[in-house]
Amino acid sequence: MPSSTSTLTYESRSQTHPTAAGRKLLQIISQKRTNLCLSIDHTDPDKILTLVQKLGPKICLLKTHIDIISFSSTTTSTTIKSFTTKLQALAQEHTFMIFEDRKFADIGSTVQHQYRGGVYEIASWADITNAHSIPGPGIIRGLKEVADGIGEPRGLLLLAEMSSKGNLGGGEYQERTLAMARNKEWRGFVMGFIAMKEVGGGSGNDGEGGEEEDFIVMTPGVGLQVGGDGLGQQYRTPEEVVGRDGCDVVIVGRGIVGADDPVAVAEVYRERSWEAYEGRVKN
Ligand code: 5FU
Repeated sequence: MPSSTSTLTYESRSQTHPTAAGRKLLQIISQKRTNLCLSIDHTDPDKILTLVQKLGPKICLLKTHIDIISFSSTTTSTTIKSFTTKLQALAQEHTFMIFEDRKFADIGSTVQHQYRGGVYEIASWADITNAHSIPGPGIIRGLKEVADGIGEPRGLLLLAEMSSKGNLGGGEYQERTLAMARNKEWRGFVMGFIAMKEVGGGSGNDGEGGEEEDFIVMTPGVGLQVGGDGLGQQYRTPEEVVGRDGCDVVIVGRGIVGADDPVAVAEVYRERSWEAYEGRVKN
């Protein structure tokens, strides 16, 4: 039986992870003692910057949906570029990385334009992004070519399964996504998955490289209680996703952003997710 990555510490994985973005993220998680990713699903750029300034110390990763932000309703000087530059400065100040939850899903040639260009220029400011595996390996090859030209570590997560009720991921879809991720051509780029539980990993699953594989699993659909949002989202608790299901990074949006005291609530998520991790690696 292969050993499981979920029994290893973030610190030890930060030494050996095959992607530079993964090593950096695991180092941040280990040093800041936080496996919490804030999903800042707000539409007002100024509110986002104010909240991120407050919540930066609690998180290892900030997840954005750049295309839901209403830039037109702000002053003309608040352009997209100046906004993303401010986010990068906050990431530097508070030591977290930025993940644009873009969910690319087209052929390689098209996603290259979407990742590099357009109004958002995602590759220039987002350390991490994600993609659906449905188009086949060309989507990864296309994104990797753009990432290779940036000169900073860039990581990709593949969507193996979603948190929403009735999604078509998991099962055989997840197995085929994992097989795609294992191609050594993008060993330094595909850092992990969006999934609901641990995927791959451990000794014995060493692909063609001879080293142990290690995929970082980030999981959305996390609340302080089990439940849903009436639109298909399904919530599990930090203890369930980290302790029981072996996920590495806990993604929380409305649970924190919609709270009366986001900083206090973020600390509850951070503490519970970290304790679940400590319990997991002890066992
Ligand atoms: F890939 C996925 C997924 O499977 N489920 C998600 O909920 C991404 N998400 C994102 O995580 C979603 O787009 C939101 O940005 C966030 C969850 O927000 P919540 O407010 O914690 O439900």
